[in-house]
Amino acid sequence: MTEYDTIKVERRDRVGLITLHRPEALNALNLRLMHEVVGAAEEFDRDDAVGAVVLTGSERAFAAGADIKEMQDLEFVDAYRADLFAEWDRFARLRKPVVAAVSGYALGGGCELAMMCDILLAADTAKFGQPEIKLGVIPGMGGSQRLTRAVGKAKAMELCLTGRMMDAEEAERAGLVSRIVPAADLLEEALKVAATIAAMSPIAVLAAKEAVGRAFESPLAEGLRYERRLFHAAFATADQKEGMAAFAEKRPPHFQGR
Ligand code: CO8
Repeated sequence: MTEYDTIKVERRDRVGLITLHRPEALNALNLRLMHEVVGAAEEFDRDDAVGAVVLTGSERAFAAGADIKEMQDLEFVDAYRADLFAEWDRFARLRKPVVAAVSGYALGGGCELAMMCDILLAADTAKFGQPEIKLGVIPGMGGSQRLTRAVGKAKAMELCLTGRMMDAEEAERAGLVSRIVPAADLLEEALKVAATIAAMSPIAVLAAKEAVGRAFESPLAEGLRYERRLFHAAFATADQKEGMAAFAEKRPPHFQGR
């Protein structure tokens, strides 16, 4: 198994678990961590034995943003030439579902990383924000776009322009998180959600993620056509026959990913 410095990686049956682990910096996302998270997540994505992934941090912080100390002396030319943080785009392109389990701070790049995941579960202690403005910069890993789509213009503007944090309740009301869970139960609940997904037809899961994701990229008519094509395609799979036969025969389905 690959050795990591900044994350911990485990398998729990059909669920891959990635834990951000830079306790000395509240899991600030340095380049090494980016590389490790993207690499580990892509490995799970390729592994047929894994059906879904959970990404979490510590109790105190999911991640307090990009690593400010690593970035502070950076010049435009270097950032532009290296296409700084573009590697995270590969995380956003993973095909299997990723559940973010957020406890404590999810700020800046931390909030942006949580928003790249497919389901966002928040502990009651979670705090979300895009405080880049206080550092003289702006969100750079999708925050101005994904936050705006998730919570609407008014709240996204306020958070990005003032750097104010919102707590878990506000984030749930605004539609950023799917559910709030007591902090002590967060990981267990996220693993349960991921295990539920991992027990479904892997093909249908890929298609469902792809179809919902499409809603963020295309106008309604195009998205509806896209969904219809994927829906029709599901009838070419053995899992569709099995899923519907199992319902009719009143037994649990046995999906094979074909
Ligand atoms: N980067 C580096 N180190 C950090 C970060 C960070 N983002 N956040 C915390 N740390 C470090 C602190 O420096 C401190 O280290 P040390 O003990 O050596 O002094 C340690 O973590 C603990 O932090 P605090 O002592 O500050 O803990 P507090 O409980 O007092 O405060 C806060 C917690 C409120 C979370 C505070 O740490 C904070 O404000 N952190 C910074 C939050 C922030 O501004 N995040 C946005 C960063 S910019 C960003 O994410 C841009 C992303 C996209 C850029 C794309 C560019 C192309």
